[in-house]
Amino acid sequence: MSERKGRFVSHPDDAVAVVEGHAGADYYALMTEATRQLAIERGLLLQSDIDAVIAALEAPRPEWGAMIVARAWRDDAYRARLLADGSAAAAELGFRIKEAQLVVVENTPTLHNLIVCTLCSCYPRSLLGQPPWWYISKSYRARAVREPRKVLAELGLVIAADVELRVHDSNADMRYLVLPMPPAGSEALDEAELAAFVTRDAMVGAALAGSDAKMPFGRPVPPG
Ligand SMILES: [Co+2]
Repeated sequence: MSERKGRFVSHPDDAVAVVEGHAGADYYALMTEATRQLAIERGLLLQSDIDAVIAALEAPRPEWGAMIVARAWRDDAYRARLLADGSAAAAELGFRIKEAQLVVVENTPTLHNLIVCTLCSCYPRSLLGQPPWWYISKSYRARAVREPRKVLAELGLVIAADVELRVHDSNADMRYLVLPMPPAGSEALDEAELAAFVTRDAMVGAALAGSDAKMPFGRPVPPG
């Protein structure tokens, strides 16, 4: 059993809100392993079934989302379809969004979108893979809605006061993808070249295209 304060973007006033509770995690890890061993022992499933599921979970990666964004930057008709129905537009490029409806929100010179899941860690995993560690921290989940400009500034992204900042709270029915603005001077680039600018963090709204969120602290050391 261990409990410690989350270090990521912690704030003096947030002492309670940012506690990262891992109490009981050891118990669930043990139960998971026991259940796995029993299920295999009793012939209910094969280890290869488990391996296949893990492989499917680990296949999606930010580069898939980057292909969608780059297409939208180069093809206005595709961009319109993507904003109208994210899941259908993703399917056009061969990506099946399995967990929920994919909603795509577009950054403009006057609007910046930021994604969070305040309840847990909802994220378009079947497209982008696993979320960044800070995305699932209690600190980010609590503060992204309360003081998004401050959180973004701590991540190295200052949003001008005259730019509207819209925070989207993910849930079981909706997963979000931010369509960032293309980097300046990229007009002559082709889709593959453009995709290289589309980072994971830019598709969450935590960074601009071409950059990653700047972590003020290192990754927290797991309890153990
Ligand atoms: Co969630």
